[in-house]
Amino acid sequence: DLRGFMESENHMLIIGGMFPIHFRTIPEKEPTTSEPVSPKCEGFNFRGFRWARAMIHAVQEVNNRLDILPNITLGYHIYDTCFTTSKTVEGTLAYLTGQNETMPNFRCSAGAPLVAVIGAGGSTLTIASSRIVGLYYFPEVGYASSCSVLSDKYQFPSFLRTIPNDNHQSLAMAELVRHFGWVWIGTIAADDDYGKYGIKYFKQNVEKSGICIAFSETIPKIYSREKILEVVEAIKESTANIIVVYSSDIDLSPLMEAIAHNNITGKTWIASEAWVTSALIAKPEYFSFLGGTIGFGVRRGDIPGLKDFLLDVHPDNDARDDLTIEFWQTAFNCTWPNSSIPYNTDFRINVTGRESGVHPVSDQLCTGKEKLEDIKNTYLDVSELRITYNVYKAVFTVAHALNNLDTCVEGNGPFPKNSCAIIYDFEPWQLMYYLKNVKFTTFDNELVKIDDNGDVYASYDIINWQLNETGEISFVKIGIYNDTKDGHEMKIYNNDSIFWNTGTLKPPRSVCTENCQPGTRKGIRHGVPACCFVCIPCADGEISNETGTAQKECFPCPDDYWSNTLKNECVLKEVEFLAYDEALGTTLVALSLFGACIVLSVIIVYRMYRDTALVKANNQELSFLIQLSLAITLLTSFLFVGKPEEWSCQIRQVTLALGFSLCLSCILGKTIALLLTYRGSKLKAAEKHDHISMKSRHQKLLVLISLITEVCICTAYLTCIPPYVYKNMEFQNVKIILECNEGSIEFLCTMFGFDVFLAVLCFITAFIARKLPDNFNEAKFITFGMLVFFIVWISFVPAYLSTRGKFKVAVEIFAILASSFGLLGCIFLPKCYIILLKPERNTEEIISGKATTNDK
Ligand code: TCR
Repeated sequence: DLRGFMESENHMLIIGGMFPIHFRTIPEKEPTTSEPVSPKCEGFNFRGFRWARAMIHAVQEVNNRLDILPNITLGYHIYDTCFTTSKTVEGTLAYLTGQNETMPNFRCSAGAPLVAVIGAGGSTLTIASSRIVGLYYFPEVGYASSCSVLSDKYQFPSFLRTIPNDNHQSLAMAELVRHFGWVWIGTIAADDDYGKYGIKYFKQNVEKSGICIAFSETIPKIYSREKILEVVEAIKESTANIIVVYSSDIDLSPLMEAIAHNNITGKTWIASEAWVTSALIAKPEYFSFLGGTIGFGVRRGDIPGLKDFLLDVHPDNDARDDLTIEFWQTAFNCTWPNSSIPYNTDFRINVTGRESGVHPVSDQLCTGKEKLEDIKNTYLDVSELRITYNVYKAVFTVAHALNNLDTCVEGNGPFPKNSCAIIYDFEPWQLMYYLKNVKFTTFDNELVKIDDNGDVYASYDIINWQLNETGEISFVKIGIYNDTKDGHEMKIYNNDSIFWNTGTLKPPRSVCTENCQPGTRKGIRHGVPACCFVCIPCADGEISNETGTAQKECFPCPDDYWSNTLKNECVLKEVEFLAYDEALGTTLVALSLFGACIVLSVIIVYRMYRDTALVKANNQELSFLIQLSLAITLLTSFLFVGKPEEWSCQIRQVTLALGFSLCLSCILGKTIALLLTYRGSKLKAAEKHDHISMKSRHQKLLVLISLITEVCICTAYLTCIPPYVYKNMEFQNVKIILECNEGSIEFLCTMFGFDVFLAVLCFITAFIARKLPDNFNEAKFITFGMLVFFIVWISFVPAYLSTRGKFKVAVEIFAILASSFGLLGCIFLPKCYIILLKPERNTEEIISGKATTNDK
C-alpha cells in the first residue's frame, strides 16, 4: 500500500492506482472457523512494483509542472491487486467508500477526494473493478487491460485505457501467420478474459483464410501440475510447429518451466504483448526452447528521470513502508532487522515436483548498505518500458482531464446552461466528460487521444527473440504493425534479420499435410481439419499443374488434348487413321494395285484377241466399261487409306458408288442382252441385224441413264450435305480417330441403294438367263459373280458396324476389294482362260452355243 502527497498549501486530489505487486494470494487454511480476513499475498513482482513506482514518478512530474494543474496537488493511493480478482474488488470497494481506516489499505489523506483509478492491471481484474466503479460513473484508466470486451461502453461506461484493444493484436497475429504461410497452428490461452477473448478473435480471423487450428489449450489460473502437463502433452503430440500464446507472463511461467523440463524444442512461439518482453519468460536458459519467438509489443518510451527515481528507493526513507522493506529483502535475499515482513516466500509446488521457495526469511541480515546499482533486477530494467509507459500515459490522461476541467470558462462549459465543474468539488461523471475528450502529446511527441470507446490508436512493434553477445536474450524489433484508417499495415523490415530456432534463415514450416504435387488434388478427409487432407491423383484426361497451392480440383484438358501419365500437363492426343506406311494399309493398297494390274492385263488380252470369237461375241465397249469400272473401284482404296482430308472424304464414297453403278449397269446391259439374244435367236436373219444394233443402243442408253441417275444423286449429296472430316473422340480418350463423317446417311443410302437396285436387277436377269444357251455360259458366271457380290456386301454391314477406328476403313476397303475381285474373277477369268489357254474352244460354233452338248 503506497500513498503519498506533497505537502503544500494547494488543494489536493488523489489518484488511485492498482498494480500486481505480488503474484498471488496465500490460500486461507480454514476459512469457516474464524472471521474472514483479507488474504495475504506472496511472490514479489518486481515488474508490478516498477509500474507502481512509475505512477508515483508521473504524479510527481505533474506536480512539478507549472502548465498542468498549477493550483492543485495530486496525491496517489496505490493498492496491490496480488493478481487476483478478490483483492482487486476489495481495493475498489475501499476506494469508493474511503472507509475502513484500520484496514491496511486506507486513504491517507482523509478529506482529499479520489478522482480516478489507474488500473487494475490484467483484464479480468479490470472487468471486476470496472463493473463496480461503473455504477457510479467513476473513471478508471487501464494501462494493461487490453481485452476487447472492455470497449463495450454499455458494460463499462467509465473505463478508458492507454493500451490498444486486443482485437488489433489478434488481427496482427493472424496477419503474421499468413505472412509466413503457416497453416497448422496450435493455440494456448490463459484461463482469463485476456487469453480467451484474444485467442477467440485470432481464431475467427485465421480460420477465414483457411488456416487450421491443431490444438487449443488453456493454462490454468490456479497452478495445477496435471493441467500443465496436459498442455505439454498436447504440444508434444501435435505436428504444429507454430504456437500462438495469449497469456500474461505470470500465468505462463509454470508452462514454460515445464516446456524446458520436457525438452520441447523446434517450436516457434508467437507471443502476445503480455509476455513478449517479460523477464519471467525470456530467461537465457530457456533460449533453446523459446529462441526465435516473435511477438507484439506496444509502443515503448524512455521516461526521462525514471531510472534515477527507481534507484531512489530505500527502507530508511519511510519506516512504515512495508513494501520497500519487502522489495529490499527480496532483491538482496536478506532479512531486514526487526522487520515482521514474512513476504519473501513462495509456497507453490514446483513443476518439477519439489517444494520451491522454502526460504521464508533469509538468515542473512540486510545492512541497508546494499547497492541497487550492483544487481541485475527486473525492477531496474528500463530498456523495455512499454506497460510502464502506459502507466505514465494513464496518469497524464487523468492530469490533463483535470486540467481541462480546471481551465473551463464559466458560460462556455459543457454542462447544463453551459456551466463548468468546479475543481474543488466535482462529480465523477463530470471528470468522465473531460477524460473522453482528452488529447495531449507526451515527452516522446506521441499524441495520446482517447476515442469514444475509451480506446487508443493501435501500433505494435514486432519483436524477435535473439541471443546477444553477452548470452542474454535481446528483443530485436523486426517490424511494425499499425492500425490505419483503412485497414491495417504490417511491415517486416528484413526477413534475414529474423532469428529462427530452426537453425536456418528460412522461416519454419507448419502444415498438417504438405501441398499436393502437380497431378494430384486435395481430397477431404472426414473428421479432421481441412488442412489435413490426402492427395488423390487426377482422373484420366484431367490435370493439375499448380505447385504451392493445395488445389481442390483437377482441370479437364481441352478437346484435342489428353493428360500425360504424370497428370500435370495436357498433351495433344494421338491421331489415328489407316496410314499408307503401316502393314495393313500397305497390304490393302498392294492388293488394290494388284487388282488394277489384273484388270489392265485383261484389257490388254481383250485388245489383243479382239478378233477372236469369244471377244467378238460380246459388246466390246461394254466389256471395256466393266473393266474400267472395276479398275476404278479397285483404285478407290487409295482414297480410303491415308489421312482423311476434306476432299478425299467427299470423293471416296461417291467414286465408289459411281464405279459400281457403271459396272453394274454394264453387267445389267449384258444380262438383258443375253435375254434379248435368246429372243433374237428366234427371229429371221433379216431382222437379226437390226435387232443386234438396237440391242447395243439399248445397252448404251441403259448405262447412260443409270449413270446419269447416279451422278444426280451424287451431286445432290455433295452439294446438300457433303461428308466431312471428323475427329472422333467418343470411343477412345487418348486418341483422336480421324475419320470421315458421311454427312447424310439418307443420301448415302440412296446412292448405294441405287447400286443395290442395279445389282438386284443384274442378279435377277442373270438368274433367268442362266439356263439359256449363250456364249460360254456367261449368265451363269454373272449369277455367280453377283452372288459373291451380295455375300461380300451383306457380310460387310455387320462387320463394318462392329469395328472402330481405322479398322472400319480397312473393312470397307476389304469389301471393295473382295467384291471387285469377285466380279473380275467371275466375269473375266473364265474367258481369259479360254482365250489364252484353250484357244481351240474359242470358235464361233462353240461360243454361240451350238456345241452345247460338248460343253456340258
Ligand atoms: N493485457 C493483459 C495483461 C497484461 C500484462 C502485460 C500483464 C498485458 N500486458 C504485461 C503483465 C505484463 C496486456 C490483460 O489481461 O488484458
